[in-house]
Amino acid sequence: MQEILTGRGDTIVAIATAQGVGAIAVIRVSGANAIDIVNKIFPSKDLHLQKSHTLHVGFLKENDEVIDEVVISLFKNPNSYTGEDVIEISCHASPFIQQKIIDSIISKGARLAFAGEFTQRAFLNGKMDLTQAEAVADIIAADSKAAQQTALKQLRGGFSNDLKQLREELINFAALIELELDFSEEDVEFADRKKFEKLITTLKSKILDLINSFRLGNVIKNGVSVAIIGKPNAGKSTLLNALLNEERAIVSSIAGTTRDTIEETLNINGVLFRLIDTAGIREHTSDAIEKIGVEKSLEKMRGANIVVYLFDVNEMSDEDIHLQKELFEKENIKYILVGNKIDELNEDDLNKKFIAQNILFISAKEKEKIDSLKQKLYASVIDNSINTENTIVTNARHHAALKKIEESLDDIEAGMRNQLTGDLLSIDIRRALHYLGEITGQVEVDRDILGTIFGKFCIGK
Ligand SMILES: Nc1nc2c(ncn2[C@@H]2O[C@H](COP(=O)(O)OP(=O)(O)OP(=O)(O)O)[C@@H](O)[C@H]2O)c(=O)[nH]1
Ligand SMILES: [Mg+2]
Repeated sequence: MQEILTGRGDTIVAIATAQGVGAIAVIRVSGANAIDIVNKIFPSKDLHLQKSHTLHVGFLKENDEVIDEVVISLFKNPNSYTGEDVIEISCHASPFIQQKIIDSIISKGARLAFAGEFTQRAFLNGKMDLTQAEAVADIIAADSKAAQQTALKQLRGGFSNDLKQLREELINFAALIELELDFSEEDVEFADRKKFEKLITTLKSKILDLINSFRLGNVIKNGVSVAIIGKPNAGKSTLLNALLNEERAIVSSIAGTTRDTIEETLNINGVLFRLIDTAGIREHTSDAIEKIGVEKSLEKMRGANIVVYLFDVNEMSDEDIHLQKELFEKENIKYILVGNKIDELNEDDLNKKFIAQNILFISAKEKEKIDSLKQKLYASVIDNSINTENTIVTNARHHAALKKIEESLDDIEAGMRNQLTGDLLSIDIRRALHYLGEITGQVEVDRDILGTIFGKFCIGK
């Protein structure tokens, strides 16, 4: 891994736009010598004399040879993304030109940036906290509206503000308790224990809310996995095609058509779902290849966020469905029951056959009630519509730290019950404060942690 905290004084350069065909590419330079360095290859103007936040058109030249006509955006410290002097060069997107510009900037004294180094500098220079820096990576990776919105909220500091407030309240209290220690001979209590108890209860409920939001957050970030399960010929592949509105999977009247699982993504109201079409499950099969497929289906079922159990209404009885439900409940599997092929059964028979089972009846082939299934899938993850007012934790590192905070708060509570002395209590309070600060980077964060966070970025960010 890169040695991330070294070379902070260097001026760094990287291509900030994606590789590939495009009209314009942007090359970013940041550091104390950014203006000096670019000045050497931009003879039209002295950039030192220009105001911050201005654009300059001109030719980049190396030894009188024109490299490209470019637009230079100038950001003087501290008002830039990294907090340092930053120059962004918009050039023509030929890989040859880009490389030539990078080479000549390096030859004038800059070095190539590590992955995530621009954002890392923004963090180190106090332009953003860690959760915001992480949000930058999430926004780049966001592939649905919900993922983009939660990341954007985090980038604007929503999550950090929540935590900052909690942290301040706890710091106040820690200060009072530690003050008591200085007066220990006099046996005074500055910190009102009743108030403190209340504070810890409030803190715990807020931390628990955040921890619980992670399930949703994870789903928003990575997509909800939905396994379509059922007997051979139930119409699973037909349903996948209907949901996607394209002929993705092979459909046939021969049972055992789908052998390998097929995975496709579907966006429902801005939330990403990963649909998995599986091989039909049947109890006895002698076909070796099909057997492997069935094993895989069971595996997918256990690993999925939700199972759509699809059955042919002609084939199954009310009793079958009841047994199926019991199995899901025993295995703690989240499921939706869907009866297929209603085009082959009249409504009266249907209602007589399946009584109070909360089944959604559809026809995959006729694309009937497919929208109802989509809504049901959506509602199964998001109880109310996504509330952007509430903070949603999407990051596994934050989740782990929140769990540590919860543990520390438990210890504080236990300590209070056992009438622990202030000095012992303050150890647990410090621990809770440490993990709170670790999330936003307000305390000394482990180098390895920083390396992991910024190492995940692409070069140029
Ligand atoms: N009448 C009717 N037939 C359907 C419906 N959905 C699927 N079928 C038919 O049922 C048969 C099986 O469909 P598939 O989608 O291949 O079923 P599957 O569950 O994927 O089957 P396997 O991959 O073999 O497990 C095909 O002949 C479909 O045309 C429906 O809603 N109504
Ligand atoms: Mg199939």
